[in-house]
Amino acid sequence: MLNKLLGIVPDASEHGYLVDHMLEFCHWFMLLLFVGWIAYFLYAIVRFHRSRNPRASYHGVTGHLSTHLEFTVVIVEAVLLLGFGLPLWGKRVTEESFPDKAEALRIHAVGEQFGWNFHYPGADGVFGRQSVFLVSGNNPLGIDWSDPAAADDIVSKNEMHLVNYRPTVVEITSKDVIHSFALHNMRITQDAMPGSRVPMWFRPKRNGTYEIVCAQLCGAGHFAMKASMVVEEVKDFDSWYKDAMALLHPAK
Ligand SMILES: [Cu+2]
Repeated sequence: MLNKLLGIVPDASEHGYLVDHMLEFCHWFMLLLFVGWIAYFLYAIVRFHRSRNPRASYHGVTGHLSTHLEFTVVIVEAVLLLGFGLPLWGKRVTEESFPDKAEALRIHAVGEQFGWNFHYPGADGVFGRQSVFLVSGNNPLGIDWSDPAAADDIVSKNEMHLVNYRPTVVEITSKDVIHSFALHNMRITQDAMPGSRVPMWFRPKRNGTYEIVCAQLCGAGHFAMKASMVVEEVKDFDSWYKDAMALLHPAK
């Protein structure tokens, strides 16, 4: 309920509800702390007003209520972090949690000022060779199209297509500065860093078109660094892929 009030976008991933539950709980907890602190603040203003206390007390608080309260907050926060936050994160990043390579749809996402490139390996599951010397205006990822592994590859600009319910592994990097690949609807985000390719995975559960944004201030065009993510059925995905192939490999 608080999540909705604060404008969270619809959840479209299998694990998303776990993130939402935790967010919801955090928001309620923060609201409770906020109200508590404000109430205490107002109480202190009245209770310790100069007119009521002409002389300072050199002993201060003698009870232990404040210590107990502080400890309760610390314990709740520790439970949130160690009991919920870390295990959730672990399920996204540990090697054992990743889906089977053959089963998953694998994509390379490459950020640049200011857009996202998506490289798909095609039916062979092998990404074509890349070389920095081949990078050009119409080959933003420098793919060596003469490499046999690249024969069924495609590169899509600012449009990532996914198959509904197929586990998806996106490996993220950047060509220039640090960007951040944020899929709010999938409840997952990963920084895009030049020089390293970091994998993340999720399973989409709802067809639709969603927004991909850059979550790291990366330059003057950062605000416009958006792409779209289309979750669709296999047949729609295949026909999109075929069209993209026809554009990139006109001979075939
Ligand atoms: Cu960016």
